[in-house]
Amino acid sequence: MASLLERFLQGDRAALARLITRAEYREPEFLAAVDQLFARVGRAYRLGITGPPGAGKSTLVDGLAAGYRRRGDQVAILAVDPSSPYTGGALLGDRIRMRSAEEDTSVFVRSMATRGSLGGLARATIDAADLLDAFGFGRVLLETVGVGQAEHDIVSASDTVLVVLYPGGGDGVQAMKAGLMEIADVFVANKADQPGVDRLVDDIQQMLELRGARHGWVPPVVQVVASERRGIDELGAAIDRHRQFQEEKGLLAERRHGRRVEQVRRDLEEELRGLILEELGFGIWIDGEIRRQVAPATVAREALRRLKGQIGRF
Ligand SMILES: Nc1nc2c(ncn2[C@@H]2O[C@H](COP(=O)(O)OP(=O)(O)O)[C@@H](O)[C@H]2O)c(=O)[nH]1
Ligand SMILES: [Mg+2]
Repeated sequence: MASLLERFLQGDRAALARLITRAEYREPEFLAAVDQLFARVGRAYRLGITGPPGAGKSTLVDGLAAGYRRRGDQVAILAVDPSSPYTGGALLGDRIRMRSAEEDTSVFVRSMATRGSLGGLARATIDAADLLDAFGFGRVLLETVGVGQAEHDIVSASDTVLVVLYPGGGDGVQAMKAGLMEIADVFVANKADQPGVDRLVDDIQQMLELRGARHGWVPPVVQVVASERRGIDELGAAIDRHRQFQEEKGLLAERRHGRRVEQVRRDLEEELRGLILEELGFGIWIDGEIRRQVAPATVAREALRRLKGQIGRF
């Protein structure tokens, strides 16, 4: 019988889904395949879609995915927001599925569990994005709610970040607090059918003036009515402009490089924690020191001293 990797390389989506799970749990079958898989990574364009709950991210992703499918792109969605209505992909897949005997052309949808993945949500999700990339999806869309460090890490690991806001309720201020202004490449003023959208656009633009351009790029603000698929083409064009801008300036390669380095660091952090606290037995030792009333900072310093004694330098 063909191995999981062989079936993956043959374009078997069930094998893809299984390999994503193997990656989540860092199983040997995944680890043995990573070098071969990594050689195929780098062709997909990754979009991160974030913003507060209820902003219309899922509705927007649905619309964007449909647009890309019409252009003939292979599209995959990773939903980190557990409330995303993509369960099983039926909702989205049925609507835009194209009948084809030899090829499964529907949108591939995967929901990432916010609990249970060994070693962190960000690592699991970015690994999943790599697998989708290696599998041959030209567009990978990552939806996350704009809260929490893991979500921030995930969305930052894409090629273009869309921050989706909607009129009312001090949205712009919230976005600024959540650090969304910092990571946005394109702003979506969604629910432009609702009152207050002009005010929202003004607020974003004012904050952008304070923030200034990054590497010469000023994020555009695109008005969209995702529920009616209005403004999706304009948004697609803004994303394309951002991609082109980054490619021309060599920024995309740099961004991807930074992402790889970050991936190694995150992986190391996850593994080191387990190595130090469990495998090397520092967890038990720390517990004992604290019971002896030693100051936490002193315990940490002593732990570090012992650790350094055990490892050499690169
Ligand atoms: N009026 C209006 N409602 C929208 C629009 N886009 C999405 N919605 C609605 O907003 C609600 C939240 O949408 P959803 O996509 O689940 O938001 P998410 O939590 O950001 O993923 C749903 O009831 C959508 O139908 C829009 O452009 N206009
Ligand atoms: Mg959602």
